[in-house]
Amino acid sequence: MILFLLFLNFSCTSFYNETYNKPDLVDKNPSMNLKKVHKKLFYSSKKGVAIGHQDATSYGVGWKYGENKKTITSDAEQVSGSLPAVYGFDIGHIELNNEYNLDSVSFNSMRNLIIKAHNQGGLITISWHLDNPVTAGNSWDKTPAVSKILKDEKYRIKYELWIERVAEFFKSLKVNNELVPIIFRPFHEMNGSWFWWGEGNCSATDYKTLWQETVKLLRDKHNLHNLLYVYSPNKLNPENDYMKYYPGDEYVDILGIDIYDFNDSEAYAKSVVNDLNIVKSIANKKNKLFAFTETGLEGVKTQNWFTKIVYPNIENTGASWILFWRNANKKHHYLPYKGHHNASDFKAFKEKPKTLFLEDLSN
Ligand code: BMA
Repeated sequence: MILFLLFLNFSCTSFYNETYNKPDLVDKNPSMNLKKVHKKLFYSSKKGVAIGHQDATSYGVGWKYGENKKTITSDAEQVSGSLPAVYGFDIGHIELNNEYNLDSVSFNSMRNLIIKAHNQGGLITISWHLDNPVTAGNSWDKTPAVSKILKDEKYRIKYELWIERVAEFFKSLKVNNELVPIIFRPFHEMNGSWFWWGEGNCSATDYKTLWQETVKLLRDKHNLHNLLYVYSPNKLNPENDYMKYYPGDEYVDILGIDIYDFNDSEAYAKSVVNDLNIVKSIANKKNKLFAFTETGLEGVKTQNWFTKIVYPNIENTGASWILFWRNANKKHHYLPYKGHHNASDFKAFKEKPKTLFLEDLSN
């Protein structure tokens, strides 16, 4: 009997399944706001999936924040009537001390929009398409650089300066003297071979070391206690091991996965089901949250893609959020905009019981 009770007790301690226990975060001294965000993600994932959009408020198809007196605040709101719950931003080129990120969003605008979204109850997730430190090429320049950062002093110094610039930006995201909590998702899609930190361009050991060093620099050297760290490989091919590049439980707060629909909704749906299942079961064992960290179908061509393809495959997963990629222009966009043939489908997606938008989060 005692054994049975003990077993019962153990099987119930997974905070992921049951009630919210004190989480074991990467940061042992997390800010109050960071704890709140983690808790919010836990409870909202019981109700549904928080809907996110990359650069939701920075620009959309035919408009840009701060320009031409445009009144549009986000394509998501234009077509659905509600702002997203999750706001994706990318700090690529902060490392160069540039005024604008790689997608021409000024860091000043980004700061304003992050603070605004946070004040409205939204969640902020940040990725980092940083340049290649060895060649000064972009993220897609595959010249090996990770081992250089780790072993060559010249590049180590450069990387530490880059992290200092990231830290300065994070420290500038302040509301009432408290830093805005950030869900940080660096070095994503490492199991693909397109980035310099990806498969074939660095070893798994070096990848993990770079991740761990990055956490230590931000948390211990720069004293940032407002960050949750997300590990997000790309879609798994059957032979892929989700854990191949995993930097360790002490360095990761949330498990993620990026999956795109390349005009084959059947293959996409299959991957979503398969991969989210894998991520969920690993997250469950580790008492960690998990999320669908990037997705989309460029141009959203397939009719009713949100309600017919995405929704049925995510509604009961327990994923904390899903992030649709950015709306750059009429060709490169991942949410409908006003007048788009899938605008009403996205509105119908918003009305579904398990999709959480900003208004649902603040409730
Ligand atoms: C990619 C594309 C690029 C963009 C990059 C970083 O997926 O959208 O155009 O520069 O993300 O946002």
